[in-house]
Amino acid sequence: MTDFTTTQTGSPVPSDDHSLTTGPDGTTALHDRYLVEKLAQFNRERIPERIVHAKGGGAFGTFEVTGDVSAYTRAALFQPGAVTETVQRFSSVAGEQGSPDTWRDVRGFSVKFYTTEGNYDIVGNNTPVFFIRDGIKFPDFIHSQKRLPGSGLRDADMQWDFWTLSPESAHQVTYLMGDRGLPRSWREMPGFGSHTYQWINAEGERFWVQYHFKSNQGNVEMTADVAEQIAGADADHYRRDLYEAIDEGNFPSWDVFVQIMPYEEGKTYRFNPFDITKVWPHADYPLIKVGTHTLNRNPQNFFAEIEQAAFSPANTVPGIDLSPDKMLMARVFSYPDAQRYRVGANYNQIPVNSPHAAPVHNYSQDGAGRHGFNSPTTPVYAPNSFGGPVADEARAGMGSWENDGELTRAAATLRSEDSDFGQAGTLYREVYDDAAKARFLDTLTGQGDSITSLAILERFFWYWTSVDENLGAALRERVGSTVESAAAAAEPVGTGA
Ligand code: HDE
Repeated sequence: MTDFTTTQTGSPVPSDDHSLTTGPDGTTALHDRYLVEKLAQFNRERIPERIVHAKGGGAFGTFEVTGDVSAYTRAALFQPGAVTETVQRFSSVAGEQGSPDTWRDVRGFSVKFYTTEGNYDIVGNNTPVFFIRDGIKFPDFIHSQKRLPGSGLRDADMQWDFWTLSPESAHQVTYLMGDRGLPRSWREMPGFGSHTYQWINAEGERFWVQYHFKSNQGNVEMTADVAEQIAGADADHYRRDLYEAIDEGNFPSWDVFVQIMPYEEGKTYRFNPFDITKVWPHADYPLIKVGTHTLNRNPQNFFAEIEQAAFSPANTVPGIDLSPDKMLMARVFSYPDAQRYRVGANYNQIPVNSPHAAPVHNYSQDGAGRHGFNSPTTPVYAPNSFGGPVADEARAGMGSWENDGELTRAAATLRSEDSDFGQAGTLYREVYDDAAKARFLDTLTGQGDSITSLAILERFFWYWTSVDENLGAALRERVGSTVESAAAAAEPVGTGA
C-alpha cells in the first residue's frame, strides 16, 4: 500500500497533476494552497554552499580503539576497546558544488565522533600541512584560488602570484602539484588532522599530538590525463565510488595513528610544532596506532545528513584541546560562524550534528528552528538556586599552555630548522620517486606555461629553485620558451597609426 500524498502539515492533497482552476481551461485560483506550498517550498530548497569545500560526499561509520593511548589522554573515545559512532565527509577545496570531483586539489577529510562526552570533530585534509600559517590570510588565499572579479574565471597568474608571494605555501603546493593532488578515490587516500592538538591524561599531564589516518585501501592516485577525462565524463566520480562501495558492503577503513610530543618538548623542538606548514618527522615522533575507523552506512538523505553536516575544530571533548596554532585558533571562530550562517542558529539540533551519545544541558534557548529544549522547571539562567545545570571544570577536562608577551602582529619565531622550503625539498627529493618526480615536473611545466606575467613567472622559477635547485633549473629550461613566445605574441607589433 503506497502512502497518500500530504501537505507539509500532513493533510491529504487532491492532485500532483492539476492546479485548481475555474473550469478545466480557466483561471488558476491563488487559494490553491498545495500549489502555493509546493512552489514556495521549491524556491527554498537550497542553502548557501560551503564557501570552501563545497563539493563533497560522506557516510557513517564506527571507530574502534585497538591500542592503548590512555597514558596520553583521558578522552572516552580513545580508551582501550571504545567503539564510537561517526560520520565522515570528504570534499575538494576550491570547486563549487557542481564542480568535478577529479580536478587537482587538496581533499577535505572530516570526521565527527559521537562520543559519550559530546561530539568530537577532526576536520583535516588528505595532506599533513597547509598553504598558510596565519588565518588572517585565508580569505586572500581562497580568493586567489577561485575566480577573477571581472571575468569570473580561474586564473593561473592569480594563483601563482599569491603562492610565490607567500613562500610558506611551498610544502603544501608540493603536495598539491604531486600525486596527492589526484587521488583515485576518497577511499584510497590518507587523512590528517594537520594541526597540532593537545591531549590531557587522567593525571592532568599534557601532550602535543598529531593525527594520521592510513587508508587500508592503500594510497592510489590517477594521472592528470585520466583525471581530466573523468572530470568530463562523471563530475561525481568520488561521490559515486564511495556510495557504491558501501552499498556493495565493501566498507573502506583507515587505521588511526598519533604522534605524541611531550609537552615541554613543544618549547624547544627544531621545527615550530604549532606551524601547520610543517610536519614532525616520524623518526623524531613515531606513529602510535590507536584504532580503526570504518565507513559502513550510506546517508539516507544527502542534503539532510551530508550537506547540512557541520564539522568544526571547536568541537572538542574532555581530554582533548587545541594548541597555540594561529590557524587552528582562527578556525575555532570561523566554522561555527559559517554553520550558523549556512544552516541556521540551531544547526547543532539537526540530527547529524547533535550529540548521539551525550546529553545537552545548557542555558541557550530559542532561535530559528529550535525544537530541543529544557524542562519547564529548568531555570533559564546561571547561577540559579533551582537545580539548573552547573559548569564543572574537572569534568570539562580542558587543556592549557603558557603564553605571555606584548600583543603584537608578527610572524612566529623561527626554530633552529624552520624554513619555508626545507620540508618541501625533503618531500620532493626523498619521498617522490623518479616516476613521481617526472609527473611533478610535467604538472609544474603545465602550470608555468599557463602563467602570462613574466614577473610572476620569474618568481615561479625562484620559488621552485628554492625548493630544489635541479627542479628549478629543469623548469626554467622547459617553461620559458612557451611563455616568452606568448609574451612576444602579446606585444603590439606597431602602433598601426
Ligand atoms: Fe577550512 N573552512 N578553514 N580548513 N575546512 C571550512 O567551514 C577556514 C583549513 C576544511 O566537510 C568552512 O562549514 C579558515 C585548514 C575542511 O563540512 C569555513 C581557515 C584545514 C572543510 C572554513 C581554514 C581546513 C572546511 C567552509 C584558516 C585542514 C569542510 C564551510 C584559519 C586542516 C568541512 C564550513 C566539511 C570548511 C574556514 C583552513 C579543512 C569557511 C578560516 C588548515 C575539510 O568555515
